[in-house]
Amino acid sequence: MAETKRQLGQQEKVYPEVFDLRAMPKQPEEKKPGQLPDSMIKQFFEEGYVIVDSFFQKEELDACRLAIEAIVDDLAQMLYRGGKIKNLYKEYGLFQRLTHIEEEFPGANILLHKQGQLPQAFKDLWSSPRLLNVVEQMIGPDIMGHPVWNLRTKTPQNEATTVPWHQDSAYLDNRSYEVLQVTAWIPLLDATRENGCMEVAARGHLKGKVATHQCCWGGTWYVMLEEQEMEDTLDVDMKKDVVLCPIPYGGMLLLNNMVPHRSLGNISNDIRWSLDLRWQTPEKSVGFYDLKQGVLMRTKDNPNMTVNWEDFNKIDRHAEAREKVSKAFPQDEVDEEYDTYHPGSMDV
Ligand SMILES: O=C(O)CCC(=O)C(=O)O
Ligand SMILES: [Fe+2]
Repeated sequence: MAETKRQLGQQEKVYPEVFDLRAMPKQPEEKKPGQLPDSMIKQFFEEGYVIVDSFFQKEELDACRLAIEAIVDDLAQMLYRGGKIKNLYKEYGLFQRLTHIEEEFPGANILLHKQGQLPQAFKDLWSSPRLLNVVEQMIGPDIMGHPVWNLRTKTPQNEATTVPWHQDSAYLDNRSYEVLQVTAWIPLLDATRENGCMEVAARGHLKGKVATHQCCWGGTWYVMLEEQEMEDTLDVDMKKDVVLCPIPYGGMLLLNNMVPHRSLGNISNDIRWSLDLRWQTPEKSVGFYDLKQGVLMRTKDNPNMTVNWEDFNKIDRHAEAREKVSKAFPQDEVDEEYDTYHPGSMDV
């Protein structure tokens, strides 16, 4: 561990060339299905992000919505059996049910965030050939899924799900500072200013540097990048560079691991569900404290490989992170099943 110990923002070397236009792979002359125009890929490298308004097929995302409904139902049943909630709230749909559960059992959404199982629909989305074709435009033909993926449950008026400014690498160990990791942030409904869509600080990645983050924001597990620090260290102009990123259902936001971003509070009446999925080259460390490795999805010689999800699923990253944290900071025994504590500094 010694050489990979996390030192937030303390790095001697910076790697701007890993993240800026110099890293853009040569684009294919003939586009594969789903691939984006070169100008959008260029924007990803120059600005640190790109919005793709329309990308997914309805069936792919509808399958994810159904899978989430099943996860919420499992959670409701579990809490009901344990006497933690008195009602199953079955009459409410995907965009309301968890809010009611949360009212009776605050922290329910954290339990859900921590459930590490990948439903088939998420696996299909993450490794879908069209999406990998786009990822290939950014990192080349060897592609590994990163172990940190999230199903986010941004329930209305809930501070615990408002994510402050950060660079994703601040959650990872120093080895992640030298590898381009691509995130697809995919909403399961139209993500708007009202329901807490994302904001990015355009070009904040160009220094190739992780600024100093504070831990932790308002009693949550989120590390936080102060605006002054963004201006001083990353040359961000908070008046000019901050871009609101509303994303329609069916679209996505692509980000790199150095560009600062945050999400706004949800002042709507609906839950803002989203998935964030990541990829990088298999040749570099995923920078996740050796807690869990990535999952190979495609190689140059084997572009249609079968993904070994079984191996990937053997390790529950939340349990691993928890164990590591509890060894470092022993706490009183808690009932695992209902524990809403989150070992967050290890969770992007
Ligand atoms: O969905 C959010 O609110 C935050 C997402 C985020 O920070 C990420 O995907 O890296
Ligand atoms: Fe993030």
